[in-house]
Amino acid sequence: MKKYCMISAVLVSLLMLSTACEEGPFDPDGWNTKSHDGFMLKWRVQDSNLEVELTGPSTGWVAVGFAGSYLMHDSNIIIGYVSGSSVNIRDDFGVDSNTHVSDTDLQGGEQNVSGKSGSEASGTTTIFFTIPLNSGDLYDNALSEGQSYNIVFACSAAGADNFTSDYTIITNTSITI
Ligand SMILES: [Ca+2]
Ligand SMILES: [Ca+2]
Repeated sequence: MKKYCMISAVLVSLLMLSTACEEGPFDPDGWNTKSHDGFMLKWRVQDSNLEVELTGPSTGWVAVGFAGSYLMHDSNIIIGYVSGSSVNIRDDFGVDSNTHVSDTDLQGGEQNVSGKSGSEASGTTTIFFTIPLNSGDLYDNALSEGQSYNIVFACSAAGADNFTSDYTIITNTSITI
């Protein structure tokens, strides 16, 4: 009798396990996804780096900021635009809720984005990039795997292929790295 109980307990466990697998958003490549207000963010940790894909609803610039407070404030902002075949992506910082400045223009700051690429489609821009989880730069905000962080998404009007035009959409959400 005891043996049968154990066998059925194992079977029930296996059944629960397979159900959990079907329900989970399992991605064998480790990508996580967040959709929010017309933006789509994908990210995954690779060694000591974070690989990111951002799609925003504009053919001008699109931006994502990590671990700030309200809107852009204190956020490590990565901003990019695609103009013809050229992809331009910059490592910025939110000096207040509405203003982002290149890290290079801030004392001791430096550019820490690698693996830059991007594309434009009908009404949207997608940028790909890699940032260190901890660059050591004061203007990048160290990230830890498993922790939750405030995120800002922003984009310009269509066709604003520069880093300086005002945003037309700005919105906060959160993700777990
Ligand atoms: Ca930086
Ligand atoms: Ca930065």
